[in-house]
Amino acid sequence: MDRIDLRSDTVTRPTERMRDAARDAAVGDDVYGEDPTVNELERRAAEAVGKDAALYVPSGTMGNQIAVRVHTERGDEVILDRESHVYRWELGGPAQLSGVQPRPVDAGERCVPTPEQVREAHVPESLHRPGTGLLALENTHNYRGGVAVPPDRIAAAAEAARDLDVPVHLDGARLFNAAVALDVPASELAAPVDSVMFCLSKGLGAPVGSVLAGPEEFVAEARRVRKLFGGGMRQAGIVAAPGLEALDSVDRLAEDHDNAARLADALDGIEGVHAPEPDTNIVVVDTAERGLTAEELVDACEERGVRAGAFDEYTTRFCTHRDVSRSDVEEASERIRAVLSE
Ligand code: TLP
Repeated sequence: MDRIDLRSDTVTRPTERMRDAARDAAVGDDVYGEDPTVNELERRAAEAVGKDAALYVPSGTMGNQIAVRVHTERGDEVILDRESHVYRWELGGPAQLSGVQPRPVDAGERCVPTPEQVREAHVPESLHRPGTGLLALENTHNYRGGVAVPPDRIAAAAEAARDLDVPVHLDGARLFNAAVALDVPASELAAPVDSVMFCLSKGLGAPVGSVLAGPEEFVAEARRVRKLFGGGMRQAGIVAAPGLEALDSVDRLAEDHDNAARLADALDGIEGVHAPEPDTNIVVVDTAERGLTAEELVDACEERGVRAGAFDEYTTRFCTHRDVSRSDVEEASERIRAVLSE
């Protein structure tokens, strides 16, 4: 029985074209800024998200954490959604790496705080209070089910922050999924924010790397912090070259979204199972009503050759990606349905 891996869109293997590109890549020492392939990737990535400059970084986590460090001063507060990746899944990076204090707000189904929430959470600097140094947003929103957050919501939150002189960072690990789902350019989604991170290694299928983009001055400082965090790489063109290939494959994300919608449709409505129709490639399945924990579901799926991830006690994530076809997803639906009808 073939195993169908729906744990994450990070599990894709590089295509033959990516492997060829890696082998043939022109390289140099990127810490000296001399790797032509990395330079080309940074130029194209900046253009794709409509920013002046970009920096190739080893991971999305590092991109986000560099952004937090560059935007803030030690002791600042950072406003973010309580279910955001930066807050939930980056090992307390803002506190550990930048000495800042997160101020989580519950953005609910909107996925980004309302302007009122931003104003309420904002802390003016005083003798007793540190001041707010950053607003961090996320699009698509992973935990809340791959939600593609529309540009007006991002813009409203960012405008409220700007009025308070607070910079805005966007965790766009899956920004291109949002762009494809909403049928708007990624640059439009990133226009209201100061900096944006997106991953080449998720739905776009590259083996390694993410990009942090923003104004020239921001990226120059980000380059120093990348070195500080141990992310200065040498002949990085070898891993950046597949990233260039990945940038050409944005449109195919629509297939992943379609597959995810089919999977959700097959599971939603099974007794005690909720799987709302996703905007993008993340299907979140809630089994609280039938008392089936996510770990039990993940284990049972694993036994039937489908891999998934436990998000919370009763929430399981299934993620579609380039390495699972329509028929794989149909087969996975059958296997998961079999688990759920036991
Ligand atoms: N998320 C991973 C896990 O950590 C949950 C995944 O499989 O989805 N921002 C968002 C919104 C993310 O989903 C992720 C990865 C990151 C940042 C971090 O990217 P990496 O894994 O490259 O450090």
